[in-house]
Amino acid sequence: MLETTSLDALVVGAGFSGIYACFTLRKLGLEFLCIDSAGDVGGTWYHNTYPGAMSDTHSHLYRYSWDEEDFKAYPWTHNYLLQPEILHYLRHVVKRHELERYLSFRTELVSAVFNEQSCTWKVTVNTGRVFIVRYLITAMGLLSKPVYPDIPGLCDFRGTLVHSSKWDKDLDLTGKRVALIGSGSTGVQITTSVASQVDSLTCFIRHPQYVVPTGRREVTPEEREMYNKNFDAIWAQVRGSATAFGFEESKRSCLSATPQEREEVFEHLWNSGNGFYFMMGGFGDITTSAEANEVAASFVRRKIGQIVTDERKAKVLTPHDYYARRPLCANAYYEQFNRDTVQVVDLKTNPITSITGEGIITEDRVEHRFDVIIFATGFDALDGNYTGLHIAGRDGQTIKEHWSRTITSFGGVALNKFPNFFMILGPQSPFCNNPPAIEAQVELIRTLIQENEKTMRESDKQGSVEVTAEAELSYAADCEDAAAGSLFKKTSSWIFGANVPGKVYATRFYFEGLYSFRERVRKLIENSYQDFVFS
Ligand code: NA7
Repeated sequence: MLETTSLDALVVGAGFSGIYACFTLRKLGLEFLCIDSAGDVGGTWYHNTYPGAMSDTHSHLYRYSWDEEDFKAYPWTHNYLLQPEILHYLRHVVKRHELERYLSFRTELVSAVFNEQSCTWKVTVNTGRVFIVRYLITAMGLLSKPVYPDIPGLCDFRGTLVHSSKWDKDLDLTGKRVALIGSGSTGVQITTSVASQVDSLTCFIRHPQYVVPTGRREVTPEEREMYNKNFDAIWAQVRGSATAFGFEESKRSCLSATPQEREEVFEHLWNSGNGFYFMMGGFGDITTSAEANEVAASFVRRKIGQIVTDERKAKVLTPHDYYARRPLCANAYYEQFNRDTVQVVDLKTNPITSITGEGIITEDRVEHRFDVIIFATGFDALDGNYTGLHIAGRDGQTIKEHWSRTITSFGGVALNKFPNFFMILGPQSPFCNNPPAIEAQVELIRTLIQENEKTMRESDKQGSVEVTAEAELSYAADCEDAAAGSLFKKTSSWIFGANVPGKVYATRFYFEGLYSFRERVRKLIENSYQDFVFS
């Protein structure tokens, strides 16, 4: 006999999103549980323990804004947080707010089916337990399902094979011959962290990216005092901006600036550090005008040429496509390639043909021998977290079916035919610093639940809240429109699903920014939730 538990709500995932959802549901007085397949809280920051893992948002903004007292008291030493510090912070929040008793670890959602008669979700988990809940909230992160490349001979390798997001904490790379496949955010962080420690590091690069410095440094006591003093103004600025990275996005046109002005601006941005700041802090047309984009791109190319002394390596590391993927930054990335022990292989001209017991063979028939192969090959992002699960809404329609032709959602939060079901950081969430986006989405979910509870009390009947098909399609069309004018759309990346063979090519983010997203939510509430049906 399966153990069945009835609750008001179930939260799936105990990372940044799930923790805030728990805090919010408790405030609403609901009975709920939060499950996570992991052994502890942290989500992304629980799983991604690879060397060098860090957030590229400044420390004072990579946290919650809803606990002012904690913001002012909780210590941080540098202007960026490393993975262990973020994990420590999340554990601290859970403890401080006594949320432990709502958490159930090593518990994985297997299926969720909506019952139209009772307006409840029947959720089955891997431990055999069944939950009957009125609200199902998924907080499964943007990037949880790893992508492994399909290379012949993968299983033959006799050394250690590891994906960055499934890092083995006992793996010591000291003195090892290491292969690194992938040069996205993860690949560049691993490079800067391990290059000085290994016997050799060989980076297999298919698409080199534009990587600017982070500008990581200690936070002075004066700065810290300034953050505390200006708490309200700092968060108001973040919520009023597009990227929520703590700077004012520039509206200045790069094309209207003189060559000398452009140079000065980019030099300042480079020296300040931060990928989003470099892309959007100096000029407003880098991601929309091909000509402006080329000015920024050629600046970074020149930097690569100046830093990397070996011309062959510099050539492999130099990107030539648009500077229009998620902007990257890392600590002294290009400098690592001046070490004799750090090599590059250009996969565009010399692809990998197979993996053997000893290492990697490339098309030129060279066998590169390794002790460890690291896959920093990314994720089946956003919808990828959902399509492998059996989540069925009204009429038995599954999420996989819902997204079989294209990707749509309302606010990255709600789907038509999926009543009382809410995602946090689902597809078409705002493209910005995640904690403030999570807060905006959880606050939207809170008001929808409150409104639904009110409607139920008034009618004295079980009820549900569901976004209309029109509202979902209209929001998704806005996402497409916003992306259409952007060079991001013309550049292949996981943001559009291009990194997974067979995945639907569609816009998976809301590029209008956090401010615009919050305005939509405000108007929705002001207009009595006209995009939702309470029935
Ligand atoms: P990304 O950004 O998706 O990067 C994955 C990297 O792996 C990228 O360089 C890919 O090259 C490369 N890749 C993927 N498959 C292969 C194969 N088969 N052969 C060679 N190279 C391959 O993932 P990250 O983990 O770095 O970052 C994800 C996000 O996490 C990041 O944007 C931040 O938001 C945090 P490609 O470019 O496809 O040629």
